Amino acid sequence: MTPKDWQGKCSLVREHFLSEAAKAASAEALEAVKVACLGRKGELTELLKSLKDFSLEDKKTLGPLGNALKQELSALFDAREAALKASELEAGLMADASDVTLPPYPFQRGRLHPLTLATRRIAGILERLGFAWADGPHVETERYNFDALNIPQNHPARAMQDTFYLNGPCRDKRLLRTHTSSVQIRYMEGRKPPLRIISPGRVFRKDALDASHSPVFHQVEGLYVDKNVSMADLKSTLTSLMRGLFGPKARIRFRPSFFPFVEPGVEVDATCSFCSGGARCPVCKGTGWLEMGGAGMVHPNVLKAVDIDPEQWSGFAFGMGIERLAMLDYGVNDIRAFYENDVRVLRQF
Ligand code: 2NL
Repeated sequence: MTPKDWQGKCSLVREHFLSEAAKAASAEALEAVKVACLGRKGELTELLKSLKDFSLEDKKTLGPLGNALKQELSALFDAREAALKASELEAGLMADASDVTLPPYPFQRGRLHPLTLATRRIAGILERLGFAWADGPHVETERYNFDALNIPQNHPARAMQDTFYLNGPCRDKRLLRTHTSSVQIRYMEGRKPPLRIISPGRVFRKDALDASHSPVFHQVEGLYVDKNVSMADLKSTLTSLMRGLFGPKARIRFRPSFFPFVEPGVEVDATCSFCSGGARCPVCKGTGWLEMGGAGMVHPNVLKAVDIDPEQWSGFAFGMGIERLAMLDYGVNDIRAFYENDVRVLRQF
């Protein structure tokens, strides 16, 4: 082989591996090309080995040429390998990357229970009239639930058939409160009038569960004690409440009634907001009136029981059921819908 032939071979090797390196589509394929060129039996390696057969003179010119070619191809392979690895990494990242343009699933937000909504509506109106929200325990003693409310020892409400009594090691009998008046007794005890509070909350009575009764239900009571509080104050307060609930045209009426803790006592009706006086209204049964609760002037014995002088102070009180209002408001015809927590029902509020 003449030096010219050797140089020619170098050119061919160069052309061949430049094109092979460019064609290699993966780092793995490139590695094979590299081995075929620069490996122990690689084409360029063999070519460099064959230099030993040339004269010293020729080696001096051909040696640097061969080494320069080896450097050039090594550098080319390294650059090509880096480029292939980078694009393989990018392809891998793209394959399991999140699509940030994909619209998210909508959040399933929670919502307030219809009884919470109804309670807040009633409380919101009364709070704007100056009533403060008062809370108290569900488990009560007979003093707060009955005695201080002028409910006689032999009253049927105290009977085992009507009230849930608790068995326990307490000195005083415990029971589940049958109304939230107990909260108002606690509030009056140890305070001096003027007092203006509402007591919304859960109450318990031994009633069988049906479409309109539940042994657990909710009520809001209100209490106002001050100098010269009268039935007129009661009527204006309840008129404001009903107008807030049913609209500015609502009116109320009082029918005489009896509760041991008030004197006089009344039942409160509001004009039916569903029938506008029509005779065949299914909500008020054509009467034009809806029963909204009871009320009256606080009995002097109740004031005495919490050490408020009935000669100096007077007060009104009222109570209304929250389920009944919520059923009217939301068109629910079975009280049990409020306690079953069927999300298909709850989602509608
Ligand atoms: C009803 C009737 C009523 C009261 C509740 C009351 C509370 C105190 C003193 C006097 Cl601390 N009275 N509350 C008065 C009359 C009626 O509720 O039908 N409730 C659903």
